[in-house]
Amino acid sequence: MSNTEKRLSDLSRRGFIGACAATVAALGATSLGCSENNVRMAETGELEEVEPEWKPVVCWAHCGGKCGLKAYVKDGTVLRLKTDDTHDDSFNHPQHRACLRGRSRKFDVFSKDRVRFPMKRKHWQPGGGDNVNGDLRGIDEWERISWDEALDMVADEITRIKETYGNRAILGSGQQPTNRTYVDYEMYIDFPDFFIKGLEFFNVLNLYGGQVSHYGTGSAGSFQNVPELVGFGTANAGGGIDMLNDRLDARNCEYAVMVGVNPAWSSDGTTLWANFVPMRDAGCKFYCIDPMHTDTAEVLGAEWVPIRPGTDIAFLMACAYVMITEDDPKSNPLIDWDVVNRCSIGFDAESMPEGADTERNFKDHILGIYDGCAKNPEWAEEICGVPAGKIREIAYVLGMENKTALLCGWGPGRCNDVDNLPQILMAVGCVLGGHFGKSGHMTGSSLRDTSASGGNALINPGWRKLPCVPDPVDDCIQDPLLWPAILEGRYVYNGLGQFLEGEEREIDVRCIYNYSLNMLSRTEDQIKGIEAYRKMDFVVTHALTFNPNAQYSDIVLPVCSPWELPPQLGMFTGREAAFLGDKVCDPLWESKSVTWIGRELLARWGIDPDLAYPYSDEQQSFYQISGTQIIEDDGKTFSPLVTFTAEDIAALGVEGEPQEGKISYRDALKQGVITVPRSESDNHGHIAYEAFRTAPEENPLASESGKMELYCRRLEEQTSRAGWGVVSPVPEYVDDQKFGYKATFANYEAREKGPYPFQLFNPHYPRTAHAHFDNILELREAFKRPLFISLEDAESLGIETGDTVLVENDYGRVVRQACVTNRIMPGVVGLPHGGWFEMDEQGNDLGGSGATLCGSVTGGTGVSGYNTQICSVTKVDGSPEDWERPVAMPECQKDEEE
Ligand SMILES: Nc1nc2c(c(=O)[nH]1)N[C@H]1C(S)=C(S)[C@@H](COP(=O)(O)OP(=O)(O)OC[C@H]3O[C@@H](n4cnc5c(=O)[nH]c(N)nc54)[C@H](O)[C@@H]3O)O[C@H]1N2
Ligand SMILES: Nc1nc2c(c(=O)[nH]1)N[C@H]1C(S)=C(S)[C@@H](COP(=O)(O)OP(=O)(O)OC[C@H]3O[C@@H](n4cnc5c(=O)[nH]c(N)nc54)[C@H](O)[C@@H]3O)O[C@H]1N2
Ligand code: SF4
Ligand SMILES: [Mo]
Repeated sequence: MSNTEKRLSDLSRRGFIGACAATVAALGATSLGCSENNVRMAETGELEEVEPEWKPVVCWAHCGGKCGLKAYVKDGTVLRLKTDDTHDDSFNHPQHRACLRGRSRKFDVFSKDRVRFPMKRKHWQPGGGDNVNGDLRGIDEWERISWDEALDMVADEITRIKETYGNRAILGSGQQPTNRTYVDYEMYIDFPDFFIKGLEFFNVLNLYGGQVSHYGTGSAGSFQNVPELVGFGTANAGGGIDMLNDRLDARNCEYAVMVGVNPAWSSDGTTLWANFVPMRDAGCKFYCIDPMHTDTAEVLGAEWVPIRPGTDIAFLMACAYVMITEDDPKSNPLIDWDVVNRCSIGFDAESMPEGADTERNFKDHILGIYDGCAKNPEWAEEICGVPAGKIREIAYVLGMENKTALLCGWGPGRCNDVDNLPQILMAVGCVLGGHFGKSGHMTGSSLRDTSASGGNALINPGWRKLPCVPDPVDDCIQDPLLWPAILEGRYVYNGLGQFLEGEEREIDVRCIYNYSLNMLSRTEDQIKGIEAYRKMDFVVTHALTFNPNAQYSDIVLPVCSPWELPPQLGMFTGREAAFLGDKVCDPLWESKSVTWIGRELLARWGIDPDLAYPYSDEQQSFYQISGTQIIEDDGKTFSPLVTFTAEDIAALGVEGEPQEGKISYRDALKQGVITVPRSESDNHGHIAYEAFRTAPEENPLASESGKMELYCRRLEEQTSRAGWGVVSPVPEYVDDQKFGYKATFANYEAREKGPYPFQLFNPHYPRTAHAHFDNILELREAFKRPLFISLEDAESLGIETGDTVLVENDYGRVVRQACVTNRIMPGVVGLPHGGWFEMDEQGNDLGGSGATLCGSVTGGTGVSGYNTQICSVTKVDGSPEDWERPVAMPECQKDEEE
């Protein structure tokens, strides 16, 4: 029986036919979702009394999307969901339609495993030592406790740990602002993105003496720190790096060379539709350079160019080789010499920065003049698997006379030893090809909703006006090395993402406080993570659902979802749309807002709660919405978006001044989706780097020289100082045989495979936004999250689609069902990112979390190498697919259900 059918029979068994059944029949699988809450209300007949209404609600996933979601709400109960229908759909003014995850939101908000009340792990008691029974974390039973008991216990146990071991014994889950972010320190915690909800809780611990923090490049990989150093992109006011032209200009591109760009899976649907399809329709030819033949390639009619994970640097170096050796300014102009001369440094011996070894210039390095290794297409083919002829063809596409977009996702940057990737991308696309600063030409990171689209936001959400309390503890551990550091009690301090000179420090962490982020599934070496959790005196988690962080804790505090909070406006990094989500119902069961929890704890510690939360959730909502600004037609001026009358303000019970905006508060709350419609002739277009290209000296980039650095002194200097591994100042392909392609061989020269013959990577996948949504059985069923394996490899291992396979390496073992396909290149397997791990008694992860197989490995700029793992694959006895298994549930919640 499918989950949909199960749910139906479940519901009718309960005699719950009224409000939901009609919806079920009318809307089908994805629109189901009758909560336990609904059930109760239906049984008491309350649903009959109120007229339902459509309300916009947020989808607060950490996916980069920003989609319209409307809930048909009757007295706090969501009968069904629909998506953006506020205006007709067109490429210039697209509807922002929700994906299946968004349309499954009510399964999340009203899910069975939604944490309903504070809980304590049965065999844990405060006080440390024998009271802890840490080994039982993840397998112990749970008991329901009251909020007062829970808060007293959390406050007292943290006090005990602080007084006994100091604040350096408390690890906080939220990444704190770093002085390396483009976002202003104060603005960071106010970052109006849904997913960072709860992050501001770091203030609470900081007021009580501070916490150990952690820092990593988890998301952007080598694109986190390197672009700024080498002069790739300009800083934008919205808080990021600006590399690409506006999406309307992308339609002028004749070619798009896409290196690991898959908006079909890892952006919301609007992006592939409204940004890329018009490019296709205008005749753009696409190349998708990717280990997988993606759905993106399929939709765009792209040519799939299979490439081994982690080898893009070699591929791009060979493109540079072809351009350098075959360029002739008159008969075969491939290189934009004007750009090389005016906008870059380090191309040849004459343009090297002062004091640098002139033999290490880019051109001679590519040609292999001094190291004897020509980085030609034949050299690259051996490494990356792309035929030399295809490399040559793409190098020509990248030539200066074509209108070309060279786009790169972050997946290729989430590999070990790819610290030079942004630099070689910039070298080939911007400097040699000249694809930047003019219409139809662009080079840069392209992912989430900024895929093929750059420029500042046209709507700027306001701030919640929360303060930002600095952390008195300066300890900060690198994410990839976090769990070993905690287990071994020592680590190397490099500042908060600052590349300071490494300083050996002892550290004795006793407590983990999870208030934001998914510490266990986002950080590598999960098995060590579990060991670290089990070593703690105390682990406390704010949780919406009973996710792995909660499962391995001692106390779980239920937080409410944004559907249960005052209206809020959100926007990710894209430009044209923002969303105002209304409140659907009061906090469900006993869940509370983070503001409430923070205030309660501070009061218990004798600290004025106003220091962290000077305003109520309602007041924060008002500040955020009233502070939101939208661009005028002139493309320059911003004005308030929402009109608030004195009556609105009085009705909200908040403090504030009336203001004139574009839309009344009432209408905004009806509409939800706020957009800036676009047209080719509007004033909102954007050409990245236009000023720099015209006058580089007057408009310097963030690099040391202010230009694009093909030789980057700082890259070498900063990484030598930090000590994770020195990054070459000139692009270099590195494969030191610890992981990556060569490590799959026992003997590379003889091409004899070793014990882990496959390269393994983690594509971001439609089932989840990271680990968010992995508890939804309907999504598990719709998107199986298999292990993708090529036909060729599967045949040699006797594996067929649906067979259960064990994926293993030195760090852990994962169980999945195989999907045998000719859409992944041989020698490479794909394990989609986002699984909730689920350990069986043999230590196999039945949930298939990528973090189970990732090692504590880093290098260079501190990159997390999720996409350069190696593994073996073996067929094993069948196990049920994960949509057929129930999601984890604490006993005491099950009892409550009976
Ligand atoms: N192996 C591997 N690891 C990866 C990646 C990979 O490709 N492979 N990708 C990396 C990337 S790109 C990123 S950005 C990170 C993302 O890592 P995270 O940002 O840590 O991932 P999420 O799962 O989105 O974490 C959010 C958690 O908050 C919970 N949650 C949801 N809503 C609320 C709420 O309203 N309040 C509270 N308190 N909690 C809530 C969710 O259940 C979820 O567990 O992961 C990185 N880790
Ligand atoms: N459904 C869903 N969407 C998401 C997320 C999610 O968890 N789920 N997470 C969001 C977040 S926070 C982020 S940062 C973005 C991530 O966005 P990306 O980093 O762009 O997404 P990925 O899927 O990791 O990688 C994109 C493509 O790169 C390919 N690839 C992987 N490794 C390599 C490589 O070494 N070389 C080459 N050439 N290609 C490679 C993959 O096969 C995939 O097709 O996605 C966002 N969107
Ligand atoms: S999960 Fe992301 S893409 Fe899907 S509806 Fe929600 S915000 Fe949009
Ligand atoms: Mo990310």
